Amino acid sequence: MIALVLSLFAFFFQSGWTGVNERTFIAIKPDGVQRKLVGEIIRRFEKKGFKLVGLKLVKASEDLLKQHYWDLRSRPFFSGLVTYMSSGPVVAMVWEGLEVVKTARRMLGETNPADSLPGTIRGDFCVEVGRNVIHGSDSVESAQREISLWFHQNELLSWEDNSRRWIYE
Ligand code: IDP
Ligand code: MG
Repeated sequence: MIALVLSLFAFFFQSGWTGVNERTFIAIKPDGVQRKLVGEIIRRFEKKGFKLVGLKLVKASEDLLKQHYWDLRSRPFFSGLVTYMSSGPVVAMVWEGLEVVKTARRMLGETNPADSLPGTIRGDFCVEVGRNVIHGSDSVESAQREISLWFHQNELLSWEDNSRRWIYE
């Protein structure tokens, strides 16, 4: 019975976040903030046509970062990654739009900047995998988990985007 209620809840919760309402978690990492890339990165998502629904400057705790990168906990670079990510402010954002998870990953480029094409954020603005300036969720499920980790529900705004009918048919 509890499983049924939970799966129904998951179904309705998720159904609110599909189609043009799909959401992804994007974070400008401490190197991106130090290197003054905040405006440029936000500009790219805005000009693309995605909608900003959450934004804050955060000094992330090691505890939050360990949860965020839990899947990588056994990797040799894990502790260095947590130290790097907690070394300065991070710009945490939630962007919304059709296929935003997949599209944002393409806008970011590959994990290793050396494999990232020019025109992508990592392809244009960084060199090394351990300083790759930006995070983006890798699936709709990860996006949901990461958004609830970094944001309270009341920090996400629903607002009417006046350019919407010029972006969607
Ligand atoms: P992603 O950020 O493209 O999703 P993941 O494999 O999820 O890549 O790795 C998370 C982050 O961990 C990367 O963005 C990068 O900052 C860091 N990372 C991944 N691989 C390495 C590595 O080999 N050395 C150092 N840092 C790494
Ligand atoms: Mg990842």
